[in-house]
Amino acid sequence: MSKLNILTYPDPFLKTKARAVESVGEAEQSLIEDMVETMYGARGIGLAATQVGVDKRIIILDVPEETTEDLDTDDGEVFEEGKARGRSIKEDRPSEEAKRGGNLLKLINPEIINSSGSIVYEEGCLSVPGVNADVKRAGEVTVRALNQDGEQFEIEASGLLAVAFQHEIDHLDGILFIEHLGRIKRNLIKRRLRKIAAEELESA
Ligand code: QAP
Ligand code: CO
Repeated sequence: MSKLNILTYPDPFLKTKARAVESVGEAEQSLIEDMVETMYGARGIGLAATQVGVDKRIIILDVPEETTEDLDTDDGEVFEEGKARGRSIKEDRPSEEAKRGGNLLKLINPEIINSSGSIVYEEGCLSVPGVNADVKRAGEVTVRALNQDGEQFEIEASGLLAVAFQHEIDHLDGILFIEHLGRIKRNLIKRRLRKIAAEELESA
């Protein structure tokens, strides 16, 4: 296993539309292992192959469990248990150690085959370090993908996991979360990030 370099904006490779994996072999297994080490090493909850400079449709996620205490939402809608859309609460979280690894998902050629509803979530990205902004996305998605053995499976998600699937699949299409922001906010963030990147080049 080895840790990979995570590309950051404005690296042009992040705009690559990744290619479908034709067959899941040793190269893919090894890449996935390295991506897992890289994501945990960077304290991320999701990572796409594009972010480590690899042109393959592979994503991994380890999204912490959301609290499901407040199943009763304000507007009187009650969600099924285990599908709660309740916001995750910042206090009283499990330790970093305890929550890692338990929910690790690895998806090859992931596709959103159904989506509904909407959710606004404050997103961040290992390729856009230090930036957080609200993004509106579908609130529920069904994703079809291949597992590490090349077998097809489907998974339904809502809340943070649904956000994470959409965010990571966007990476495979060369799209960063900041592209979902309004023009003024997006340009402000891009200018700031390009300035930081230029300064880092100068001092290197
Ligand atoms: C994508 O994001 C995501 O700025 C994964 O300084 C985001 O792992 C899925 C990170 C929101 C669902 C909701 C960002 C770490 C990690 C930073 C991440 C930073 C350090 C972001
Ligand atoms: Co990202």
